[in-house]
Amino acid sequence: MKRVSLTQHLVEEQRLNNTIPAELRLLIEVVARACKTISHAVGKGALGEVLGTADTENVQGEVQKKLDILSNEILLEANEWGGHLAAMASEEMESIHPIPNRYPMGEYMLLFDPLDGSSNIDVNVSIGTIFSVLKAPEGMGTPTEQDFMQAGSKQVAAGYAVYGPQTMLVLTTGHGVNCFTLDREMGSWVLTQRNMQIPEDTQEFAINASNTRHWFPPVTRYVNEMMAGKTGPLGKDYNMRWIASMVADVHRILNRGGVFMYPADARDLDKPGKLRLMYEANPMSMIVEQAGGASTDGKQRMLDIVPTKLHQRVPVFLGSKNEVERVTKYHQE
Ligand code: AHM
Ligand code: MG
Repeated sequence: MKRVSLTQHLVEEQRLNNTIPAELRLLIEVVARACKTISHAVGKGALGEVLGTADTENVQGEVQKKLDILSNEILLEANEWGGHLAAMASEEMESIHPIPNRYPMGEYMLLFDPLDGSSNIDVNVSIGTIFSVLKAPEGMGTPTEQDFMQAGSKQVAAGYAVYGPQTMLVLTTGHGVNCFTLDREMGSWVLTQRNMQIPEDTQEFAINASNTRHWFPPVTRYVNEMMAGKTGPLGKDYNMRWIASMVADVHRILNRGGVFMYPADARDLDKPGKLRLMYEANPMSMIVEQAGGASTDGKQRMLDIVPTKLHQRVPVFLGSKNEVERVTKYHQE
């Protein structure tokens, strides 16, 4: 098999298909390099003294793990000086991070969840980095939070790295989804799956079922119907898979279909779900749509939502198209 590296793939996309501007290519390469560094730290585990909890909380009041903070720093440092960015925003930081004056300012804005799946960090279960790229608004001065308030459909690239038995990078620039595997000996990303496609139908679902008693009726109805199996209204048996790392759950769905749900529930009406629109839902929704799947907040297409807050939360329903459409329909009825 001829090996195609990430660099080669991006150069070819830029040169032959004109789908990736040079600056964006640089940006993606820098993010991918940072993910390599994070992968290395994750892989060391206790030997690198990176496991465990830090003495800090993030803006959402969640206790931070040492690796959350380290991954955030790796991404910030890697992306600050290249000249391709105007600002960054992270799930782990309260406000945006403009590029310091000593560096040139570029035309893109980068958002990330540096290490998703925090509860799995210390137990050697797959975790990942999720990122999203927006364009800075025309004529933007000093970047503000308002400049980030763009619908997910405006993303020019999105991706994630999953740190599992293999480290992989899944990437879209709006022209399909490709997957690269990290060759750990060579230190390079190698293209291993082109044009990933999510099957329209599935018999697999992912939801944190410990919240069943808090769900709203459309979710209860849908899950009950799936649990009823062959003799129920959906006429087939379903299997349940829940890793509690969104990256790993989405990666499974990209490879063999499925539906992933993190609904809003009755616990806290001011907090619609757990996942964040700009760092988790939007980038994953772009990837899923580019692979032929669907993603909604239960009522509308995820990528059409115009954010009002940087750390806004949303309910998430994504994956195999026909299943996402079904559960969305139940919400609309
Ligand atoms: P995190 O960004 O703090 O790691 O939270 C996001 C993660 C997702 O990866 C996962 O789907 C979800 O939290 C699981 O949460 P819970 O176990 O609380 O239901
Ligand atoms: Mg997260």
